[in-house]
Amino acid sequence: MTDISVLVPGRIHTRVIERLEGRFTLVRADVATLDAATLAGIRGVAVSGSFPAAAIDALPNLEIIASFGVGYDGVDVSRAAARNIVVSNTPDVLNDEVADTAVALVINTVRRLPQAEAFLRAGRWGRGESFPLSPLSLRGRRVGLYGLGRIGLEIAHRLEALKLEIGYHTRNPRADVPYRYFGSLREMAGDVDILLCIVPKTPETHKAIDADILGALGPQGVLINVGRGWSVDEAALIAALESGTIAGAGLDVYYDEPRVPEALLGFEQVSLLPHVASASVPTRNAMADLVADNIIDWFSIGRARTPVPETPQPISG
Ligand code: A2R
Repeated sequence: MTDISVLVPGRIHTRVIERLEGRFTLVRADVATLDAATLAGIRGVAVSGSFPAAAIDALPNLEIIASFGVGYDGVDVSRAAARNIVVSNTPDVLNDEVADTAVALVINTVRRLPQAEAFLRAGRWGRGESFPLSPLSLRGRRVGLYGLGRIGLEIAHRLEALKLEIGYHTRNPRADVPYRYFGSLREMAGDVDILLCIVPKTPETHKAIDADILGALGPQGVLINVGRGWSVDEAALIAALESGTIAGAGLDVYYDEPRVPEALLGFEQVSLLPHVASASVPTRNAMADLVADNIIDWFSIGRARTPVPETPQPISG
């Protein structure tokens, strides 16, 4: 397959490169820098992040875009689908890691454990001070998951073990779970104490968690976001934290990463992570392998391993 050119624009996990190098001719450059003959030779793309319509349009013989990560909102999937180009993502292999992080973020936020550790490291415990009791507890709390897909279900299983009552809001109720279904996000926010967001970035989920939803969550309420920053109106969140409209928030994702609004850094009732939910060496290696395996399978057996639903396969030809 060394006669097949695969484009790798921008940065990607080194294991993707290691797995593809030697099997394919790798072109490590941005589309805009390549001549017409090179562009015409490219049949696959391995990308982490953005691959817009203009880049797809520049590649007349493209067959597959293998995207790193479960969310593939950076890839223009409708343009790819219109050209019969398969897009793949890396689902499932990160479910447990993201769910573990989500639970850690819930506990960190409610019990203020990062602040307690900072207190110890600053020598304050050693000097005889006591870390203040956390105003909130997980005991007796109700959680509402906004999204109950592959990752959401793993989060729910873990939260069940923490003895939390679980509800969820999705567009379609699931027949295979014992959790309470809410037909609207607003209704669920009004019923639970912890609202946990794990939906994809789509037009419908844009700033879905706004002032109205935060108001419904209420003064004992906590927002946790491990999906996409896109789903939260950050200005409304900051206002809700300032006014005590909600009690706290735990965030791994932000609207305009890596920019984190300055105001969020100042809240003691907020726990912040730098988008690390899947960021362990084993899990990122598994995600990198799946990117490579999608491309290898496509060009060896004619099927991608994990195509996204918008670009089912096999495609024509
Ligand atoms: O709505 P449904 O029945 O298709 O359920 C999906 C739900 N979901 C929504 N719920 C309410 N309103 C919406 N507009 C909406 N759009 C989608 O989100 C389903 O329960 C869940 C997505 O599940 P999966 O596709 O299995 O995604 P996974 O692997 O759990 O990852 C979730 C997201 C990724 O897209 C990344 O953005 C992030 O987590 O890392």
